[in-house]
Amino acid sequence: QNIRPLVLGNWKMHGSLAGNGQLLSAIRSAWNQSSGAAACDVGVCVPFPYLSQTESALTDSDIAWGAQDISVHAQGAYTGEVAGPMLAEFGCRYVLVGHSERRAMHGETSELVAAKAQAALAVGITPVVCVGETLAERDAGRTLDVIAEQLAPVLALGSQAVGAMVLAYEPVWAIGTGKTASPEQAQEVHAAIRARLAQAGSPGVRVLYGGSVKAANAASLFAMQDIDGGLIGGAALQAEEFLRIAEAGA
Ligand code: G2H
Repeated sequence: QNIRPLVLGNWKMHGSLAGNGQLLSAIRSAWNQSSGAAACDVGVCVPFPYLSQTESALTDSDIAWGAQDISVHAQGAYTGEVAGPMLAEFGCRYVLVGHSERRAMHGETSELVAAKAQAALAVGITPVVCVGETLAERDAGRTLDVIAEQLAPVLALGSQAVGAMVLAYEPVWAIGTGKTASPEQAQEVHAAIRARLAQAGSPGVRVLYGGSVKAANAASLFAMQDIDGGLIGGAALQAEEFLRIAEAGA
């Protein structure tokens, strides 16, 4: 099965108007001149205040954009939340849901993550559902059980919903630590995720790997059978590094 790869930047809580302007214009012009755009989708998920700037900088380019969170509610008295219809107004194509930083620091459960994925789909935005185990869970031999538990409420949304998503496997112990899962370690989990997706009727869903991906390790990760691109944190903040990762996806 031929699955088109996706390389998606996750800027996390980084950026400034001046810095973003340089970064966006550098990646836009380089990627538009690259032949890679024919073979790989690329996007950036930016902090909410920069969506307008990102939309202006990337309109009519080969680079998509999105947000890093979404409310389960479409509107209402939810101070501090950002609703799907608002993200849609800024042309977001993607939204991250269930990133481990939100699960750990904001108490997001897998049920809430599934509800956020559904809220994204309701406004035509592709949710990028992140799953991953901690080091303690891996050491206890629970990796595949944890992933299955995190996926269960998402897969329960049904094959039509799941078919419109992207998944991302991000081992928590590899996030921002400089430690990357080996291609074989990542592939083992990706294969398990693919098997669950196939059972759920959506074998063609893209499954990205995330966790300290850099230009130096991207090609070997992306070469694995069930790794369909990457979710890139720190390395997405440097134009040249991010572009080399995108080229590795192509
Ligand atoms: C994992 C990843 C991007 P980094 O969080 O989502 O970040 O590449 O910095 O490990």
